[in-house]
Amino acid sequence: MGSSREGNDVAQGNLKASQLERVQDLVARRTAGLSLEAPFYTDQDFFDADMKAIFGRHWLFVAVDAEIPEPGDTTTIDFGPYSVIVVRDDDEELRAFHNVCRHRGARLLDAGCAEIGNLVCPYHKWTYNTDGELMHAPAQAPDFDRSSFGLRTVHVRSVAGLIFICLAEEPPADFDEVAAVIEPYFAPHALKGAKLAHRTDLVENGNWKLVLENNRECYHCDGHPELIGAYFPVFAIDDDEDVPPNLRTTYERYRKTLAEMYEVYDRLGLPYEHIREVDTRTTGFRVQRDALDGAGESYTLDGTAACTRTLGDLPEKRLGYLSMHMQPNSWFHVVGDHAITFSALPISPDKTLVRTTWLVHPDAEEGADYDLGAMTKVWTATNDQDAALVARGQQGVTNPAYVPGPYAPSEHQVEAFVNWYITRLEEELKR
Ligand code: 3BY
Ligand code: FES
Repeated sequence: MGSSREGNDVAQGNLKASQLERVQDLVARRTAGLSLEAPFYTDQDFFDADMKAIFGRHWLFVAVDAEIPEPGDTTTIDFGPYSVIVVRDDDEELRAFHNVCRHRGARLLDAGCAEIGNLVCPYHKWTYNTDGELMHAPAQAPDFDRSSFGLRTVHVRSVAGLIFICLAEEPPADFDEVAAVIEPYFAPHALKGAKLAHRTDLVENGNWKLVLENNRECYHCDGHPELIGAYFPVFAIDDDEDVPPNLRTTYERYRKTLAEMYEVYDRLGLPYEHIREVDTRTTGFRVQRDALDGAGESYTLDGTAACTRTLGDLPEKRLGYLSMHMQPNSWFHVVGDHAITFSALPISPDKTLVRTTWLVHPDAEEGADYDLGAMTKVWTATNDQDAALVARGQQGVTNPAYVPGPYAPSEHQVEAFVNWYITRLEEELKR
């Protein structure tokens, strides 16, 4: 399940009394069933509160093991005012550090992936090893005690090849339970040893919550022609009783395919129970397996696999999909031949980086075994379409004429996300 390292809490600073009061007032008068008031999406005070209450306290999905497979591989992740270096140390364990030199605070690494021997500060060349220990500080007094100036640590752990960090000194205690539940869903797909086929960074012009809210509903999904081709057009129906007459034939076809999938899942020992604990626990999440329409193998335009190798060498390529949606900042989709991970990283009140990775079997070769264009087309298009919708949302909530509006029944996951978020702010305000 990977390791969890000690974290020494980052000085998050307290919100100013005036900031607290504004957040407190709007949290107190938040109306369930309606979208949030504008300042939650536009205002620096609320962004600061989010950085403290959400991004400073919770486990965040930030990378995949496949991005940093070898000792000395690093990935540096920026969000809000923070920057964290995740490194694979010489024992191949993950470690994470604040990207702040212990001399006079200079940033050590730029955002993105790098290979290092040691971590050398570009300013005055203080040099740290991959365990974060200060090995060398040029021209110091003879009595200088290097051992007091190791890098400040951040909790890090990998769950089935997915890397999470937590800045809090005491991370949410329920993450062990959640990891134990989700690991059996992902483990058969062997993401830990997978190969990174592609990664995109998309800066969306919207608050991080608009990015997440947009991800949590398919009310807008006619805006995703490539993606909805992969799904049965009955995906919004939760209950057999609610099938409208014009969709009954499609619904029967869906149920028949689902029964076939369940037979495959049982045979291969793949867990498929839908688990929805989105707003009922601190580390909220939802995990499910379900059938895909068409060839049902992959997120490609016709649903056929884009890669000849299956993840985990599973003996079937038609597996429908496994998905997970996790609070506060991630979602995941796995099909037989590849996996896609999504991490939302706030930049400012109105900008969010969405990092997407595509993973394939470690021996799969581009061109020979997979067509990268075919593999990435659906979710690249979906991301671009979502970015345009998020920007449109941000423009709207920034307009003084905006007033919160009602969620539709199919937006219950958006409401669950917002409930989770408001509960976290309330907890923060009680501290
Ligand atoms: O990741 C998701 O599951 C949702 C469904 C479709 C829109 N959004 C990308
Ligand atoms: Fe890093 Fe001086 S700030 S060595």
